[in-house]
Amino acid sequence: MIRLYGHELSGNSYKARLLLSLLELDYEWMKVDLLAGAHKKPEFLALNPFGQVPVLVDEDTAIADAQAILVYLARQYGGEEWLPIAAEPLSRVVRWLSITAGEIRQGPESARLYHLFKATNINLERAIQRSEFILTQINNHLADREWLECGRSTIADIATFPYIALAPDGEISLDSYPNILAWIERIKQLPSFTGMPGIETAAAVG
Ligand SMILES: N[C@@H](CCC(=O)N[C@@H](CS)C(=O)NCC(=O)O)C(=O)O
Repeated sequence: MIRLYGHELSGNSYKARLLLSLLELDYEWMKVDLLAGAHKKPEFLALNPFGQVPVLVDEDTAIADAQAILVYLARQYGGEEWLPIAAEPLSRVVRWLSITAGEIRQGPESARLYHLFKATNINLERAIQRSEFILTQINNHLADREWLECGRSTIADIATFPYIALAPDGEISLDSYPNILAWIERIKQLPSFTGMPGIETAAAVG
């Protein structure tokens, strides 16, 4: 039995929900009421002392952190499809997991925290500047490829997708990044794709 502890507006929780859905795995959704401070209560801190969602519990194994959960699910249930084994492609995928915790966290994720959740500890000017930097980089990277790495969808796409697609929540427009807009639509067309508030499921094609 898999349980996912998260919140419906959390892009990090959504990363795990999205891969669970793409892998067509059954799981129980355990809502953690962040607004009521449930993530700082002893029961939750026993699962993740950092007091953050998401946390995935698979039988006796508890894993905190969205990127760690993606690695776990991809390797445990997805064979090589979502996470390659060979050293070079693996390192290319891991680079994007790292970018989510760096440039994307400091950029569009922070701008969203500022505008949607009224976070007071965000330097908005810096978040906008970091967003422009990483969006330009990803747009250029996608100029001659459909997916971030390996010529197919991997957890590099799943980890980076949510806070890029949610950039408009942080008043960061994606209009001048056409390759990113096309990539977002491509991800939405993956079989068993699921959305979240701010990321609507694509209309069926054909
Ligand atoms: N590095 C963690 C960050 C998780 C994170 O920032 N979670 C947010 C929700 S998206 C949270 O729980 N915030 C509450 C807090 O930090 O107190 C991950 O990638 O999962």
